[in-house]
Amino acid sequence: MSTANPKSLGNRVGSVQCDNTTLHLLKANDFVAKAIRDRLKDVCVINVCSSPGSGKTTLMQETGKRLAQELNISILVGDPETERDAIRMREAGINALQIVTGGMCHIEAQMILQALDHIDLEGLDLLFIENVGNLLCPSAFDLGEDYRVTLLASTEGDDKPKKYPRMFLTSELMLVSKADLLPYVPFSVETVTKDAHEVNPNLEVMTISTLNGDGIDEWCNWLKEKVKLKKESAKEA
Ligand SMILES: Nc1nc2c(ncn2[C@@H]2O[C@H](COP(=O)(O)OP(=O)(O)OP(=O)(O)O)[C@@H](O)[C@H]2O)c(=O)[nH]1
Ligand SMILES: [Mg+2]
Repeated sequence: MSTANPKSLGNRVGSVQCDNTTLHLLKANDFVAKAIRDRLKDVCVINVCSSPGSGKTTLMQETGKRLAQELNISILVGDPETERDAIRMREAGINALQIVTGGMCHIEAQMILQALDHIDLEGLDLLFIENVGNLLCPSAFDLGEDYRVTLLASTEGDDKPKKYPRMFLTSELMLVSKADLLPYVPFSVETVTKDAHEVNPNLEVMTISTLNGDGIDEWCNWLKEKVKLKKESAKEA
């Protein structure tokens, strides 16, 4: 289990200046995040972040289909409105529960804690949280995850790690998504990797495409390894 990158208050570099009220809110959020970690001791929790439309739900659908035989997976998906993403996941055969944030631009830990009462945790191996599409606000809210994975689509431009550093600073893995479009857009994987590593030298980087399948095996192997590590750490505890 990774503890390298504190998700909320622990790491100030790249964060916005917070007023006292915001700091109190984030402290309360950290408290709830700890309760989630205590409850999900042998479930690997992945917080999937990105701008709107970078391909989070499509990747979750594909991942669920590929790993369904090996892992028991559930998904909590946050959106400001609609159940659309949860419906898409369920159509792909994955257990999914929608969190409608009512216009809020991020998921908070208390939303996850409440949602846990409505999903079957028995035998669960992997819990994905698809965060609200936004590269800014979700970076400050620890959701009790083990790993934060940020997608950056080739169509968004390769300048994002320096513009939104906290998202990349607090992530363990950056997925350059929609890699099938790389030949057609001005996006350099080399540049984005260099910038991302200047923000966070420990960030792992993969390129993926759900359209042509590139990188999906590597991503699924990464997930299986993290699930294994979480189970081992739960046994040792
Ligand atoms: N070319 C290409 N398009 C993709 C890929 N993955 C997803 N898309 C398309 O990108 C659009 C957005 O995908 P979603 O999976 O809904 O994106 P999202 O990040 O879940 O979006 P929000 O939940 O609204 O933030 C859809 O039209 C997908 O078909 C990919 O690998 N390549
Ligand atoms: Mg989505």
